[in-house]
Amino acid sequence: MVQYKDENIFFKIVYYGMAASGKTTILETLYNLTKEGKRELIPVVELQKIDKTSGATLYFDRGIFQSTIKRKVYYRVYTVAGQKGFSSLRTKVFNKLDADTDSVIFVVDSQVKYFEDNIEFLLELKNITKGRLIKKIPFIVMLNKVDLKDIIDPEDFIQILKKEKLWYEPQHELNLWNPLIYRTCALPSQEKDIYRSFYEIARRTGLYHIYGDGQAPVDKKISDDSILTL
Ligand SMILES: Nc1nc2c(ncn2[C@@H]2O[C@H](COP(=O)(O)OP(=O)(O)OP(=O)(O)O)[C@@H](O)[C@H]2O)c(=O)[nH]1
Ligand SMILES: [Mg+2]
Repeated sequence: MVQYKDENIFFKIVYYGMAASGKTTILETLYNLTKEGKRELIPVVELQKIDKTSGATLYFDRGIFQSTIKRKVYYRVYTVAGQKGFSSLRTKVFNKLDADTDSVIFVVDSQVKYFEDNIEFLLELKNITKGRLIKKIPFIVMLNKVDLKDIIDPEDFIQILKKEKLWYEPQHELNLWNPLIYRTCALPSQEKDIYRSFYEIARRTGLYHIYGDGQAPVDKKISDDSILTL
């Protein structure tokens, strides 16, 4: 839930997805891409990471970023721990830390062999968000690790979204807010669309807040608005 503190506004955005899909790496890459101060976003603290020696997240990672255009706007960005046994920790990160979550980036490990595991996590996310995805919680998808072989086709993932009622047909007013599907790589050497995807979720988060009062606004002109937020 959006929070206000001393004239500043804080949004909470969560990277959600299965173990080793790349959430922590994505947040690190986002941090490195923005720290020079040449983008619309700049980190205001070091990344906080609570992990195992293996690198797997044990609880969460957190970064805080400020809009360089609208200086009063901040984003608290979390990753969850993707290992299957950590489901209750994921719920806690999603609902409790700082505040309830404003928007979600669902991170898919694109390797075909993990197709079912990714779906399991999508169902878990649906369960936690209780019918609020898209309608109240903007949501986009990253098909990560597209540098690898044998990867999921975006069209196959859209079929899953349709089956799970997370995709609206063109005649539906919420069609504007269907999750964009980004094909990403988080490795620094081959980085692809890490900033762009975050920018889009930040933009949608702001639009839901300003024009929808916390719900998906249904005016086509608004969804085309390119402002970052506020
Ligand atoms: N080839 C490839 N490897 C990646 C990519 N993104 C992350 N990885 C690798 O995948 C492994 C897991 O990455 P993490 O960022 O720790 O994954 P995570 O989703 O945070 O995992 P949990 O914290 O256990 O949920 C690491 O070895 C990363 O280097 C990518 O885009 N391409
Ligand atoms: Mg992690």
